[in-house]
This record gives sequence, structure tokens and C-alpha cells, in this order.
Amino acid sequence: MELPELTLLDGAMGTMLLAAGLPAGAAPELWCLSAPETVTAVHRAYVEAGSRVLYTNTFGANRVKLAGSGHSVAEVVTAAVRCARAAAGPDTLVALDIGPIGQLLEPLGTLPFEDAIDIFRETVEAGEQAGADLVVFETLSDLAEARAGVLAAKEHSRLPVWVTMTFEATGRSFLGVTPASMALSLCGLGVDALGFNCSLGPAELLPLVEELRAWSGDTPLILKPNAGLPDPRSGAYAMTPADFAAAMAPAAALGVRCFGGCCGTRPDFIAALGETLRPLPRKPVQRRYGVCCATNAVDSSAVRVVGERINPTGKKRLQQALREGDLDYVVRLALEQQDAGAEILDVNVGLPGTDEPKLLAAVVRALQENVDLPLQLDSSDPAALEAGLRAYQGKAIVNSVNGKAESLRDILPLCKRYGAAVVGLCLDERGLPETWEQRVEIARRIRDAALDAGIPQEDLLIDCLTLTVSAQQEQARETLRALRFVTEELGLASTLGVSNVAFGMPRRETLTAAFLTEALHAGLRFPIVNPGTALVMDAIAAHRVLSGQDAGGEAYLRRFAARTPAPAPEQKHPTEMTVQEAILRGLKAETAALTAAALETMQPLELIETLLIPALDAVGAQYEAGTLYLPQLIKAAAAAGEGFALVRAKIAAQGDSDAPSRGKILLATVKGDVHDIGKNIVRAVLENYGYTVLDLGRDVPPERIVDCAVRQSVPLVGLSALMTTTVPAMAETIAALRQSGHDCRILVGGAVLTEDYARQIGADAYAKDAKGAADYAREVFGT
Ligand code: B1M
Repeated sequence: MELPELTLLDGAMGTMLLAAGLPAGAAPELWCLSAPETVTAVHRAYVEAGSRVLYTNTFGANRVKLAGSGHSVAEVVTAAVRCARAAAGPDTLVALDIGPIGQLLEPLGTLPFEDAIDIFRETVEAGEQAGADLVVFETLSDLAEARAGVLAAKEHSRLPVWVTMTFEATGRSFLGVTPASMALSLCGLGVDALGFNCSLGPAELLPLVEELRAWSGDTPLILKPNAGLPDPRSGAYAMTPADFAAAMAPAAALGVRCFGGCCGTRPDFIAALGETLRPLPRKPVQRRYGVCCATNAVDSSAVRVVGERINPTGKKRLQQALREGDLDYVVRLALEQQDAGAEILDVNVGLPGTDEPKLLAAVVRALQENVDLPLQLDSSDPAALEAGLRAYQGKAIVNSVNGKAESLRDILPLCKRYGAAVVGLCLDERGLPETWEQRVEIARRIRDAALDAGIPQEDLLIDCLTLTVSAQQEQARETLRALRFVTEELGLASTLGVSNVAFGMPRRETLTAAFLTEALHAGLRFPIVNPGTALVMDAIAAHRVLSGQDAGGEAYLRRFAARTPAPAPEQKHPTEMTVQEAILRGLKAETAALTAAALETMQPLELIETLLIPALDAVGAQYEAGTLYLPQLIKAAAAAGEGFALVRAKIAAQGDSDAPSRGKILLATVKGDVHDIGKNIVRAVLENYGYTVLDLGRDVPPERIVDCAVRQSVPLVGLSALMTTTVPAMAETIAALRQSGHDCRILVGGAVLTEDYARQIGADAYAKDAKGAADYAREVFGT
């Protein structure tokens, strides 16, 4: 689909329907069936304002959100496409609009990735059948969900695919995705256009558009922001149509071709865009290539360290871990390499007698949950590579294809389909060539095949292959000559596993580091090394200074600042980790082991106060500072949960379960709040003191709390809230309890509360911790 230089999209739909009488809280999509003429009237108003792409009223038309509505996805989507088509002129496109599913995908939530693809498939198929011209996924903040959408559309329809994601003022999506990761992954999957919607106002989004463009090249960009930032009190958007259009105009110089509006915009905003926007000369940009995971992109224009240690060859402990499904061990290897300076991790799980596709996918999932480094999937089995690539939420490197016809035929299409970069090994049906010229000849053949398969040459890394000098001394020169030619004459990036050069020789590190230095000098870009080898990493640090990649030698100075001559970089053995580090890294097994060890010498409450809570405070502070993202917050909470479970068990074991109850206490975390770690500690301590606790859980509405307190004649109700936004729900619950006439005392707690505030909202008491809660219970029950 060829897009004109400037294309006007439409503006908000939901608010237009609300203005037309849609009851608040009703599903707007259902109006395509019950009030189609109103929906068409909104579309028509946008066409009259100049829109040339109409988004169907199907934002929530998926099987999860429509469940219980009495209507199928196909019914709603068909009616919605009809509504848009009825307003569209001959030169207007109808875009099937698809918003987030409404459930978090694994591992953050419970929705499996393949189920997400299937949910999107259903909507896309209905849209294509109903005659939509393209499909647009919008308002996504999870790269996994965006990938699921694109794969669903590409695998089940012929429609062009657009994707817009929602970013925050931090420059990342709510789930920590960067514009670079978004661009690398989605352009790799072959989207037809990409950009931002909703999020912020135009002015706030322009720097992000600039970054997106640097990583997405010529792919058309979309900008559909809100009408500025909302007034925090009224929620109203402040921008006028003229302000909005003026703020959008500079985006034409940044490669934006599709302009529209989101929350707070109306047809007059689109009309103003039409009057104001003009094609502008494109600001020059340095195109960037690389690979990424969802939260971290690695630019391939500089030397990048690829960690080699996740490879079972010759490693008994890793072999055992892979056979037993001990993925924590694999994650530890990954973290050690990250700490030692790896920027990409090679992942090889090929072990005879295992199901490699299943294992590679599982390892990929475990690694991307815990480590924010891009992965290089290392296998010769196309089925394993496909399973790994499907599970990988980013742009991976495939290691490898070689010059054999079969390898090129089977593996390159996979790289193209999943948008991966690829390593090309200089060997073919005749084996490993002895001369540098023959290697270059194979590199050329691989490059041509990659280009034919639609893979840009910037996504190809040639491996000229390292042989052992102890057996074939002259081969080191051949490798280096091939490498230099590939770099200088073919203009391709390269990779090389260097340590093999020194096999069978004394002081292997010395020889490896020397060979690596020569290889870097010949143009090596992605050395595959053990980042735990100090000499090797020192050689890379030195090369970065000498080649100008380390500006001012700052990284070099930092590396050696605290060191006496060249010891190994610090590698922390898991047993030396602190509870805080284990929680920060989201390591469940380590947190449990370290907590269990600490419990041997510490009292449970002391351990909570001095180790677990400070660790979570550190996590919370980093989250607030924007240096850690929701996925890590969730992982850290899950790891801390392992520690808290052990502490609770210890508290319970110290109690006397046969003693008669000292009284009944109701506990709940209030409506809208899912934080329950603190409340669960309070429960354990109260039970330990001999009270019977009725725990209603978290996110509990006031009615349920009142109902239970009244029916069970509970004399003491304990409420917990952790967020400023949920304290009002606590006040509401207290008011409801008082209004019910039920005679009870109310105790409140949680990190956001204070004594004063507790009094203001009508509580009888505030406890700063679990022990304080037990003290107050003793006061209430007199025992
Ligand atoms: Co979230 N979270 N979280 N979180 N989380 C906070 C609370 C936050 C302060 C982090 C931050 O930004 N610095 C922030 C709130 C900001 C604010 O309102 N001021 C926040 C946010 C924003 C969010 C989300 C909105 C993030 C998002 O989705 N964008 C989201 C909210 C979802 C929702 O509730 N609707 C969210 C989600 C989560 C997780 C699910 C990932 C996880 C909770 C898991 C769970 O509880 N099952 C989580 C976590 C772990 C935290 C932090 C890091 C730790 C909370 C905790 O468990 N502390 C927290 C930052 C922090 O507190 N430093 C943060 C340990 C616990 C033992 O302490 O609960 O205070 P606490 O309990 C103590 C005392 O307060 C007292 O005794 C306990 C033991 O001493 N106490 C009582 C508690 N209740 C009591 C009741 C009593 C008496 C004493 O009598 C009845």
C-alpha cells in the first residue's frame, strides 16, 4: 500500500460517542450493532474534516472483552467495518482498529503468548472478511502483545499491518519498552507503518518520534497523540485544534506520514491538521541497526561482547541443569556474564536426548524474564530456532546459517519471518575452507542468499571461523585475512568465537587475548567470548579506547580505577549474594535459600524489617526513579514472596495452634489495591498471637468487608492500603462500616498511611507494622 506524503487519520471515537449519548461504562463497540447510524455519523464527521483513514469502532472487539456481551467478535467487527465503509469515500481507507486484549501476557500475567495470537487472529480474520483495508494495533505497551498482534495478522490475513504503541514521559512504555526496541522488533517483523498513539501530547512525543525514526529507517511513521496533557483536576485536555496542529507540524520533518489524534481530539482537530500540515524536507538522520530485547537495544555499529557460556559442550553442570529443567542455573550463568560485561548472550541448549525446540523456548522465556540483554539463539535445528524465535520478545540473532544450500533454504526464511539478524558461517558442503579467499567466496554467497530472502545486509554477521593454532598454525592468518576482507571490501559486520584458537596451548587466555586483539584490529564487531576471562575483557576495553569507541577512555578508566594490575573482573558467586540483591534480580530460589539461612540466626520479624522490607523499598525506589520497570517489579515481588512465605511459616511454627482463639479479626487490602505482602505478614503475626483471622484477600470492595464484619460479628477490622490512590477506598470502607451501625474497632496500616491520616479518615488506630497490629489487638480484646 503506497501512502501519500501526508495522510490524515481520524481522532477520538469514544468521547464522540459519549457526546452522542453512549452511557458511561457501556462498551462503545456494541453501538456498531445497536446504533450504527450514530457510529457512521462520527466517521462521516471525520471524513468531512479530511480523514483519509478511518479507524473502525472495534478497539475492544476481542473475545475476552466481548465475553458476556451476547455478541460474537465477527458480528461486532462486521457491523463496525460496515459503519466505517458507509462513511468512507472512494479514497478513504478503513482500518480495523485493535486495542490491547485486556489481560497481561505471561510472564507478567497469565495469558500465554500463543493464546494472545489466537485472540487477535479471530478479530483480524473477521475484519478481513468484512472488507477492512488494513489492520492497526494501537495503544499497546507490551512488546510481546504487539508481536502477537503482528504475527496473528501476518499469519492469518493479507492485510497491511500498522502498530502504534503508548509511551510515557520517561521515554519508555509502561512496561519499559524503548522506541529502539519497538522499531527493531516491529520493523523486523515487517510492519507497514509504526508509531505512537495516546500517550502524551504532540510536543512530548516529538523526541520519541526522532528516536523511533533513527531505528526504523524508511518505514512510514504514525503520530496520533492526545490533545496535550490532561488537567490533573478536571481531566480535560487543554489544547485547541490550532495549538494541536501547530505542535504536530514539525513531525513532518521527522518522517511522520500519518497524522491523527487520540484522547481529547475531535473532527475540528483533524480539520486544523489539514490546514496546517505541509510536507517538510526530512531532517537527516543516521540510521541505526542492532538487536534488542524488549527493554534494551544494542547498536551494532560498535564492538559488542557476546557471552558464550550458555553452551553445554563440555560443561557437566549445565548439561545436568538443562536435563533437569533447572532454568535458575541457566539464569545465573546469564547474570554472571551480564555482570562481567556481556552485551548479548549466546544461547545453545543442544543436548542429545532432549527436546531441543521445547528446551530452547523455555530457556529463552526464562532468560528474557530475568536479564535485559539481547539473545543469540545458537542451533542448527530449524525447529528449535523457530520455537526460540517465537518465544523471543525482541530482535534476536540466529546463530547460524552456513553456505550449504539446505541451511540457506531452511534458516534464512525463519530469520526473515521473525525479523532476526543472522550469523553466516564460512563453511559449506565441502567443509571448512583452508584459504581466506574460499571463506570470502562463501561469505558472498551467504550475503546474496540473505538479500534474496529479504534480510538487509546490516543484519548479517559473517563468522570466518577460528581454528586451533596448536594443530593448524597458519589458519589463524587465514581467518584474520578473511575477516579483514569481509569488513573492508564486502562492508559486512562479523562475529567470531575466539577462544578455540588457543585450544591445547598453555596460558590459553594470553593467546586468546592476543588473537582477539588482532581480530578486533581486522574489524571484528561481535566477539563471542567468556566475559569472565579478565585478559579478554581487558583487550576489548583497550581496543575501545584505541579505536575511539570509548570516548575519553571513560569506561577504561572506570574499569581499572579500583584495580591493582589486571585481576579478574569481580564475579559474584550466588552464595555471596545478599537477600537484597537476590530480590532486586528477581531470583526466587536464591531469595528462598538466603532467607532460610538468615532465619537460622534471626527472628522472623527482625528479618522482615532489616532484610526483606529494605529490599522491596529499594525496588520501589528504583521503580519510581524509572531505572527499573514493571516486569522487574513483579519479578522482585515474586522473589520476595518466597522469602516472606518462609518467614510466615516460621512465625506459624512458633505459635500454639491448639490454644483457644483470643478473638476474631477481619483483614483485607482495600478496593483497587493488589498489594498484600504486608497484610499477609500482619495476618501471620496475629495468628501467631492466637487470634482467628478472617482474611478477605486484596482488592476487596467495601460492601464485602461490611457484609462479612456484620455477619460474623467481628469486633476488629484491619485494613491495609499501599497506594495514595487507594487510601480513598480505605476512607470509603471505614465510612461504610460506620454507616452499617456494626460496632467494631478499625485498625489501618500500610506504607502510605500515617497516624494523622488514619485519624482523619476515621480509623480507630494505626499500626506501623505487624507487631503494632498485634499490640492493638491486645488492647481491643484485653488479652
Ligand atoms: Co507496587 N507500588 N504497584 N507492586 N509496590 C508501591 C506501593 C509503590 C510505592 C512503588 C513506587 O512507585 N515507589 C507505588 C505506589 C505509589 C503511590 O501510590 N504512592 C506502587 C505502584 C505505583 C504500583 C502499580 C500501580 C504499578 C503499575 O502497575 N504501574 C501496581 C498497582 C496495582 C494495584 O494495586 N492496583 C503495583 C503492583 C505491584 C506488584 C503486584 C508488582 C507488587 C505487589 C505484590 C503483592 O503485594 N502481592 C508491588 C510491590 C511489591 C511494591 C513495593 C515495591 C513493595 C510493597 C511491599 O510489599 N512492601 C512498593 C514500594 C515500597 O513499599 N517500597 C510498591 C513490603 C511489605 C511487607 O510492606 O506492605 O508496607 P508493607 O507492610 C508493612 C507495614 O506497612 C504494615 O505492616 C507490614 C509489615 O511491617 N502494614 C500494616 C501493612 N498493612 C497493614 C495493616 C495493618 C497494620 C499494619 O493493620 C490492618
